[in-house]
Amino acid sequence: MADTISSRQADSVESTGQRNNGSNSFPEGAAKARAGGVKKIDGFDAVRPNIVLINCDDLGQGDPGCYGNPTLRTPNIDRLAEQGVRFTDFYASSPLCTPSRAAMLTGRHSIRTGLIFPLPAEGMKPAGKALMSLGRFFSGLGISDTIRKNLVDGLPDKEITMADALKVAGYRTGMVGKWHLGDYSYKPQYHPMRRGFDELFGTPMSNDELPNALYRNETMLEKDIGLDQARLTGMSTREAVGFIERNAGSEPFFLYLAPHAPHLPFYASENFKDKSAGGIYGDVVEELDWGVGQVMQCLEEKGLTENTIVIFKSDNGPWFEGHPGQKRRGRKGQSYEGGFQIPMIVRWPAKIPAGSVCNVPAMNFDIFPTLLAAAGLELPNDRIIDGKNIMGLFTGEESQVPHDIFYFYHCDDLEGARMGKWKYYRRISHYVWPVPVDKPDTFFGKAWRNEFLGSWPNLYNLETDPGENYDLASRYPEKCEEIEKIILGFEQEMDSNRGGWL
Ligand SMILES: [Ca+2]
Repeated sequence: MADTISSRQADSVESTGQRNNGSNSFPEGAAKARAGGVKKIDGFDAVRPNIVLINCDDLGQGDPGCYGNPTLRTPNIDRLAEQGVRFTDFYASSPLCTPSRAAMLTGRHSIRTGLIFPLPAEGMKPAGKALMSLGRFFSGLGISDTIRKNLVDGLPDKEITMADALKVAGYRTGMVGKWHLGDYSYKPQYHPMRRGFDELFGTPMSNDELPNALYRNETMLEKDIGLDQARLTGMSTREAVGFIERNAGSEPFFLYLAPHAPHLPFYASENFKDKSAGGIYGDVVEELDWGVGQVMQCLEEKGLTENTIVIFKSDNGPWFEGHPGQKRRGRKGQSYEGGFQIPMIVRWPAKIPAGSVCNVPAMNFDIFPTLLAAAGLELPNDRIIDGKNIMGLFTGEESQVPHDIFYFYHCDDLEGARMGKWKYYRRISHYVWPVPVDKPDTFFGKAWRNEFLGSWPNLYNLETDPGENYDLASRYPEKCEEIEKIILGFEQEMDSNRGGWL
């Protein structure tokens, strides 16, 4: 097929862009999903629900009011929780943007996709590239642990995304916002419309990775959004509402809304600037909340609220600002609870009782099999899907923990695991300097022999110590050994078939 996605050499278009005519230029996604075993479940006779998946960037679990935040006003997010189910113990599958998103969209550990670290902008300036190289150099010395190299430069074509799969059930699919699974302004093979989406409005990169182009479908509207970012939430909200309005009446549809907010740098529009009690970060979150309200209002006006699954979540814990949740230790980039725990609210009045709270832990790659089941689809059968169908947790009909053990990856380094109430770390990256000089496999770790900086492993009891403040490893060595053995077994499985191909 000819490459029709405009490259950076062809960007002279009017700012209104081009309206999609209703057909995806790249329809291979559904065929790929079918070849992978995705098909309609025999005898499925329910009306397929619309799906709106809102995946914020770096929003802390403790930021929305419904999670106990005393400072910020988030009435629209809180209303979602009042009308649906709020998870108190929901994990991202990575504390970093790119791998978390890769896992969520494919239902698989991100390491299977080869994406382990936030992708840099392809057009990054030489100074940025030099810094990246320097970071990797220091990482190699064990001085820094901030930068790892991805194994691929975008989500591989062989992966089946949620959007690819939902096409098999006749869904109309659209994406708005931040992709971060390949800089398609330089490498069009990673464009979301080649990963199952019929429509796109958004940017390939995070708002701090420039140049970051703005696209409508295959047309580049701007070479670089730059720091003119106070418009982003308003723009994405309008586009999300537009998608719902265009597709109301010809359901089902799947909208993946991935706001750039509240990732650094922070920009709020005039209506929200200096209005919150939480500084500029609070302004940004309150504007994000407004956007959620606009989307919900549109669904209501179109009479679509009853049979639409609305998921509101974040991709990882908060970074320099934001609230990691009650008593949680750590932030974005870390395997501590504060890095992985995210807000997760699901509203689906047709199935989910209003105002419910689920305390059962689950992980964001569970969303893939859950949504496929809701859409009456069988899972791919040619690959390992790590996620489990957690619809029973959504509806409250089940309370079983979907995984015997949860693994916590720092990039490609399996740092620890949670089993029941136990959180175990063989080692941990601190992500920001000063960094893991105490990692036993690094130059400094060996030199310092762990004498000054504590020792590994660490073991925390999340029931009695949810803040991971008191290491119990020396008191329960047998528990450490038990979990370490399971981790080693899992690592061996991963080494023998990382891609999980069957
Ligand atoms: Ca993020």
